[in-house]
Amino acid sequence: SEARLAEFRHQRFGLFIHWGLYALAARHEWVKQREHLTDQQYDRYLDVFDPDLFDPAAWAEAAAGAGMRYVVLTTKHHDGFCLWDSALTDYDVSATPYGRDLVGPIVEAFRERGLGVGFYHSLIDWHHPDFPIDGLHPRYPEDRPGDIAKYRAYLHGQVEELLTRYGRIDTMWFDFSYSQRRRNGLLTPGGKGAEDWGSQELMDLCRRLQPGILINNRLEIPGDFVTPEQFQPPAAPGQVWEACQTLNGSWGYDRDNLDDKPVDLLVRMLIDTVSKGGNLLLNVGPDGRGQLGPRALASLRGIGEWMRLHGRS
Ligand code: FUL
Repeated sequence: SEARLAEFRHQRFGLFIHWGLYALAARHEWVKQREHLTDQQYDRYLDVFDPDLFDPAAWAEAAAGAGMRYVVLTTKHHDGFCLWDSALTDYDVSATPYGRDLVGPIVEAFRERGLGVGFYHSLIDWHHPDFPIDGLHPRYPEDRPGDIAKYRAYLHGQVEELLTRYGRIDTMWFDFSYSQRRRNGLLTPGGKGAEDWGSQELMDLCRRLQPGILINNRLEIPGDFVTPEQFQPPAAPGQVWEACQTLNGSWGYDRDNLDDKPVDLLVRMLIDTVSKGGNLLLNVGPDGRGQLGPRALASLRGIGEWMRLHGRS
């Protein structure tokens, strides 16, 4: 809706959170695909996922302190693991030693700080038996053909759960788009499109359940805003856009990656974004115990200091 769009553009700066089983591998959220891990090899993380230091209020405080006004949380990433207790799969928090919903407490903690809440939800699913394989998403040790109609029903059913259990959700951030990856010059063999995802029905469903919700542009049909990834786009008057950026090149927790962007670069990226009328969604990857690392916290604090001196609401 127009009102929600205006709100989004006023919000300007948000926190992206990539969190899931891959935090335990601690070396990038694509680890399963990159290292050709079998379900059996990857699912040992399921058996030990028990974030004993999980404190979403601390995440929300760090975000608010940096001047952020909304959060976008990975409810499910490409590995297929769900951060909530879904009735449609056992491949979720209920199968872990932690054993309980993570989405609700995160949503509540950010709302309590006055931040808006959006969900990132992966269209890709490396775990679901009906997700059809393609060149970018083979399975190890063996491929299965899959059944896209069954997977589509699962995808829509899970989105319905997410948009009916947690109150008002401001944004659905679907991921990813084969054509966007191709446009960005990334090697992307095969691919799925709007018919596979049932994109129009999915969008209609989101809008029916959450009037006013914004939906990004990764469903292969036009969305409410575009999503340049890891680059600052040129000014595009009239276009609603949100650049998503990492702190260090990885979205998921990447323990040995010390490639953090310095605070002055992050601040310049924020200024660049705002001066061109866009939004910046800056990512953190909490670790397997549920903490934001010291480097991520220092980056957010550094931005917060600049905001305190130069920010205006
Ligand atoms: C991409 C994904 O493949 C990355 O893992 C990450 O989630 C990024 C925001 O979108 O398309």
